[in-house]
Amino acid sequence: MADQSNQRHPQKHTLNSTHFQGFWCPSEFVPNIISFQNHFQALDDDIVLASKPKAGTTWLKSLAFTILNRHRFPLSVSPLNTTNPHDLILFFELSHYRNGRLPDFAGISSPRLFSTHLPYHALAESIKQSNARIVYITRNPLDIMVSQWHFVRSMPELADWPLDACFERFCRGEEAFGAFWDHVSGYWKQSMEKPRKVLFLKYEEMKENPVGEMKKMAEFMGCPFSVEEEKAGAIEEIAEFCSLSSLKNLEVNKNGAVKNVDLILQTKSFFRKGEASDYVNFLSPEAAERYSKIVEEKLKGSGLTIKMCC
Ligand code: PAP
Repeated sequence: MADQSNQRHPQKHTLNSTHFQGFWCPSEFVPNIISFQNHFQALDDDIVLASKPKAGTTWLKSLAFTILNRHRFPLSVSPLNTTNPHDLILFFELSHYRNGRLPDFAGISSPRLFSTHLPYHALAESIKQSNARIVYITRNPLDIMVSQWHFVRSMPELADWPLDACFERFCRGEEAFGAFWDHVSGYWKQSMEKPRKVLFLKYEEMKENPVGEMKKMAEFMGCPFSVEEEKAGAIEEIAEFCSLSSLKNLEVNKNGAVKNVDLILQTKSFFRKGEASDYVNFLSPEAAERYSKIVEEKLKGSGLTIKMCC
């Protein structure tokens, strides 16, 4: 159950964050989240893509959209060729419910695809109570941290944000949308208890075995690949189409900004290196060890293992 007390007395933080319903979140999103929680009515065939920022959201959106719509849009005419993934599948809290809007979902074709960075406990109750499905992706949190640091520094007013400050924030679990260990455990628990409700994916496994993970996604979303598609290499084609190098080189992802948000977010800032364990180039072994010990301790007993230090 969400902690309603924090709704009335939110605590302020640096980078304009507010402590709200048990997690830190950018202050401007608080009213949007409340509106989403109060108004969103899930349908049984809805699919919600959930992630912590920088855990693989953009990739997951591209894959889910392409897999789900593959019979409607051959790759050559996919809207992804001309639209950033964040403008194709909108976040509840950043886009649909931004700025006091009450969205009209009438025009969205079924099954509807949504996305969110919110922790499981903060989702609208109708998502939890309906047959709506959730695809969650996580990633080595040391890479999430480094990716986030690069992303934040791409905004001119935060270009000086020191890596140390970002690191200490993660160690305290004060990063946006909740501590890594809380975020991941919320969805992990649901995926264990209700495997048809929540599919739990890992970025690194997606990189190692894209075909196997995409098959899992397609089955979970109710649109499994046929034997003929498999034989014809359709899965590999989609994997290539949604790869970092393909998406990064599209004009729409090289220039311009995401449209459906009130922030100025350059489309190119969502595509950097996309490598596993890039953290080694930025964090000392001691720092990495210190953070991984905190995460291990927090996840103890959950049954979830996250490979961190390499
Ligand atoms: P978001 O939550 O703000 O949308 P998100 O997409 O989760 O961000 O994370 C961006 C990371 O995913 C970047 O990682 P990096 O900083 O370590 O490089 C980005 O490069 C990576 N990424 C984006 N698109 C893809 C893709 N198609 N395949 C693999 N990784 C990707």
